[in-house]
Amino acid sequence: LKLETSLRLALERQEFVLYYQPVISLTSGQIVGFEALIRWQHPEDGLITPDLFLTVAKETGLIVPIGKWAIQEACNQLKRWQAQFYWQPELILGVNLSARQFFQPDLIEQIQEIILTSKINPNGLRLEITESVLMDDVEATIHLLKRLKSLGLKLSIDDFGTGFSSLSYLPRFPIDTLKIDRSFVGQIEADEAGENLAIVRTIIRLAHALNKDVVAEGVETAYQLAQLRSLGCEYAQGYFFLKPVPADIVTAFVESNP
Ligand code: G
Ligand code: G
Ligand code: MN
Ligand code: NA
Repeated sequence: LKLETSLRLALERQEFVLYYQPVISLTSGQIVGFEALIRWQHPEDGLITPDLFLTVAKETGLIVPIGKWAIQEACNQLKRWQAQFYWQPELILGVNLSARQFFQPDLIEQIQEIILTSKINPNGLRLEITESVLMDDVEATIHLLKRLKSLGLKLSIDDFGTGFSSLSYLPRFPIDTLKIDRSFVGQIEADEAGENLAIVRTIIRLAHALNKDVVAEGVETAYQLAQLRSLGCEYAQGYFFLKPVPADIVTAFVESNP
């Protein structure tokens, strides 16, 4: 079977699942949110990660219905968490949005409908968009981002630092959060000249100067965490804390670290 056909069937048969990775506050140590990451629970081959199917999903356009399913599913889960963790009203769930999804003519209507049907408080939803997607057509992008923001949700630039964006546009994007790409974080200790640390420091300062939150991705070691803390980075995610796991596991994790 061609992968494209298999993906179509997988969507029909509801074989996709979302895993969730906690985002930690480096000041309080608390879980302040999650990132939703799609997986394919294949009936014979087991759990399949996105690197094995997202390229084809993007090429064929199947990422549009698959990604829409992911947003709906994430919002249904967010609704449960918003009810369950009522003492943490600021809980934020990040969902990735790829280029094909971002440029759908009815994107706003799709997201609006999902917000309505899931009955979430939209300020707990964060759409994560990569830098390169935003730089494609800056004026159209700013307009679209403003319309998304008017739905009451949050926006982040994902993989920040890898897309060679023109920094002059950054203040005009109605973005809440910069997510430092994990390639910089992962190379903090290996790099003798301190170049990656310098990049991380610069992104943190830039985010703060523009009044945006900053999340470091891919934190794997205590050393990386200590460096990020000393640079004033407020939030982080990575294997050092927890890998992406199913909703029930991450829920138990929050219950045990209230
Ligand atoms: O765990 P990781 O292998 O989960 O994810 C790999 C890539 O897949 C990441 O770059 C991430 O942005 C992307 N991705 C994961 N889940 C989704 C999703 O639900 N929608 C979209 N568009 N991309 C996703
Ligand atoms: O959307 P984005 O490209 O940021 O997706 C995050 C990716 O990073 C996912 O594939 C996720 O599984 C992965 N990831 C999360 N934490 C870590 C980590 O600590 N180390 C590494 N190598 N990958 C991570
Ligand atoms: Mn992401
Ligand atoms: Na990233």
